[in-house]
Amino acid sequence: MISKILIANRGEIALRVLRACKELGIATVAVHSTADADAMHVRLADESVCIGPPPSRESYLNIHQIVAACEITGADAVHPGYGFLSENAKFADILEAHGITFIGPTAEHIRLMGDKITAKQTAEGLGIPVVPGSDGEVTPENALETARQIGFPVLIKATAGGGGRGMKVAKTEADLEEALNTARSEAAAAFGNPAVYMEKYLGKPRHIEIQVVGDGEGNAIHLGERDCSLQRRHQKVWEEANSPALNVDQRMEIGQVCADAMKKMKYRGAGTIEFLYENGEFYFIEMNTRLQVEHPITEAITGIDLVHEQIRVASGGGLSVSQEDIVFQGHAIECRINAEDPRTFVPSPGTITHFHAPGGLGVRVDSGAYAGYKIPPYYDSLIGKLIVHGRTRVECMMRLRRVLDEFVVDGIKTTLPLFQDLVDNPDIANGDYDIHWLEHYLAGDKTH
Ligand code: MV4
Repeated sequence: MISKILIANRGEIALRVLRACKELGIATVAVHSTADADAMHVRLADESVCIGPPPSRESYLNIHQIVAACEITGADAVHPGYGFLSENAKFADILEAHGITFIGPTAEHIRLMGDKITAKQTAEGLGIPVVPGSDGEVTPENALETARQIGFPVLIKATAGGGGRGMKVAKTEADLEEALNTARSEAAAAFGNPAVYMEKYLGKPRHIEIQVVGDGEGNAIHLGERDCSLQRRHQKVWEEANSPALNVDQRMEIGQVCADAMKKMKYRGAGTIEFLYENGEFYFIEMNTRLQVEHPITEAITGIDLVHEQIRVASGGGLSVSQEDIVFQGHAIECRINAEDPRTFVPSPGTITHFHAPGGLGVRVDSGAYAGYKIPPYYDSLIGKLIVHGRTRVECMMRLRRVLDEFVVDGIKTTLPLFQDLVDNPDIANGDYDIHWLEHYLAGDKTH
């Protein structure tokens, strides 16, 4: 059993994990950089340890400091949250070597999914539909033949990349050599690995992802999908569950494919299987082996606490629910509140002078912000998440409009005004958007 969890993260997700630990009667240890001494996650934890100076590399990414903090406090498990060390296989290995439980998948599964070529091969082998593409790595020798087989346009991706970093489109044969060379040298510079692979380029897909949880012993469930198509520069802005594009049969079919795959690989913990969805077809792109920022919308429509499940399976207690127990109720939308200019997205750190979070039925705010809190400039600009739930998508949107009017964050710029625009937009009201919609909208493209 786990009796004390060290939370190797900061901000709203550290708070989120803390809340689950408290409910389960598990003691908590916060870690923080010197810049976060006044943070809410530090105040609410049972104990806290300063692990270094502001730069993440020297604090939240510093494995030795975090292991030392476990030893000092007697923590028997670590929850990594998202980002930072959450998908670092070496970290999972080191914790295991110290007899500390990593609340997440095995290091082997993290590695498998971290390499995008092996991830895709694994997914395909498990019966998950994938984007048509190269069989493994593409090289200057096999690129042309591969691209002709796939058909142009093609997309070249770094196997060590992910999340959109290091991709190059080749529209025609004439573009191929340059796209390949650029992709390979950028991959080598950014990730220390020049290996790239090739896929059919999909022009107007949606980004739909399936939430899964496994117990590591061959049991696994899916918790439906999230539509994360509304994004800017690979940063998600607005997510919803269910996807406006799917019906219940499609949901249960792709969900079952994913759950069956997780059973076969004996996956442990929470995971997300990412797809592009176009013309009624799903195409696997990547799998994330962590809890995601947008997990609360899944919690809203299923009533299942994903962090509880993560902790249960990490301690060998198994899942608390089976697939038949899961009922999808209503619709949920998450808005990411960033400390950024809502037009330019330039970060806006500084002191929050007034803070009032909205409330009422179907409203959840996950945030470590408070009046007087000074947002440090060193970390990502997410200061909170607004999650709204309604019985239908229409009710959810009506509620969101009301709730956005109530939310007060003064002293800094935030992305709240963007959501006030989006909630009144006809395409958004109709659920009629793809992965490029938001960038066109922000560019003032009047066709949207
Ligand atoms: C693609 C694609 C089109 N075709 N793959 C970007 C993030 C990374 N996870 C995969 N990405 C894409 N892969 C094929 N074969 C378009 C994207 C893409 C994208 C995907 C999801 C969400 C937003 C996106 C924005 C631009 C491009």
